[in-house]
Amino acid sequence: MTRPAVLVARAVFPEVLARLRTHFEVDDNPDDVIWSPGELSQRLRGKAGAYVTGSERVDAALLDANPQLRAVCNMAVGYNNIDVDACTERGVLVTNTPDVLTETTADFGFALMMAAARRMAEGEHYLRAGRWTKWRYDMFTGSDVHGATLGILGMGRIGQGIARRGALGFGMRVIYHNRSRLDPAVEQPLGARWVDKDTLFREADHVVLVLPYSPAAHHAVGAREIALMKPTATLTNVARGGIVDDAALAQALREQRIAAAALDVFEGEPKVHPGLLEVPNVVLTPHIASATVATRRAMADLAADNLIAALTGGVPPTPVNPQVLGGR
Ligand code: 8YV
Repeated sequence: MTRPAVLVARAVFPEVLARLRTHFEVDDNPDDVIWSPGELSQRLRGKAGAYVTGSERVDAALLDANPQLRAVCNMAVGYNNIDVDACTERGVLVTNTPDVLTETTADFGFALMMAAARRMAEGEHYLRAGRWTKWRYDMFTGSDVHGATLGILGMGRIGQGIARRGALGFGMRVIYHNRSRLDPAVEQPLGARWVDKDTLFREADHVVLVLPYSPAAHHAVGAREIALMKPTATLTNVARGGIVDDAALAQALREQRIAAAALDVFEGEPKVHPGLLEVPNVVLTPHIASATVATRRAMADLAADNLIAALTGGVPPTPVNPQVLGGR
């Protein structure tokens, strides 16, 4: 029997690639070239499966050009790079990598928020630039994290992980906004209180964004929301670029209308709004919230588990559109 052909669209752990090769004819991308949409579509010709990351766009045009495609396995929990409805309409399974990155990403979100509050990156740049000549009482004074109000927009798995760290580790008061209120059994141990979105921006000392991207979430945080924030507050984004209006944020930071920000994701990344590069009071990291060796390996393995199951008659562990499995 001929083995299914799959495309691994980006560089990945050699061990994971080797495992995929025991099941499939694998076309891969060892040089990690960023293909144009046309090149990606071309490389998918004749392939039954696609192993992709958040950087590859899978849309109706690509699916129509590759009607043989049966599974798209994303090595990411977020899947806004994939038109899931278009996949479902064509019977193409989509999978993602939830859970395995929750705690790692929550660690990083919390660390970024602390770095912004305590001005760590600013202090480091100052020191490296050779500008540290004396101690001064108000040098890089920031705002406390312990005992402060933590405002979480998007209280899913990662949001709850950050809330746990804040409430249980740092004695923070937790408020959150989500489309729906959490079960009181989840809220209670964290002392978490649901508030409307504007109240969250008004009351939080540290706002952390962890909501999934959707067209409705585009610029969910813009000039209006930032204007509601306390001048001493911080804003951290570990969700997706495009949720924050980066131009509006850069202007607010420049005018010190909020104290600081910390961003791991950007509109149009890997490009970064030039205004953000110019202001000192923002911590900038290159989309690495899930980047520990163990977690990236767990994500890669889970994406491979999904692809193997999807194309060999198994049960994919983490489908996004499980309804297409019923139709097979
Ligand atoms: C990934 C992420 O590193 O899982 C996600 O949604 O944003 C990150 O963990 C990135 O998307 C690469 O696939």
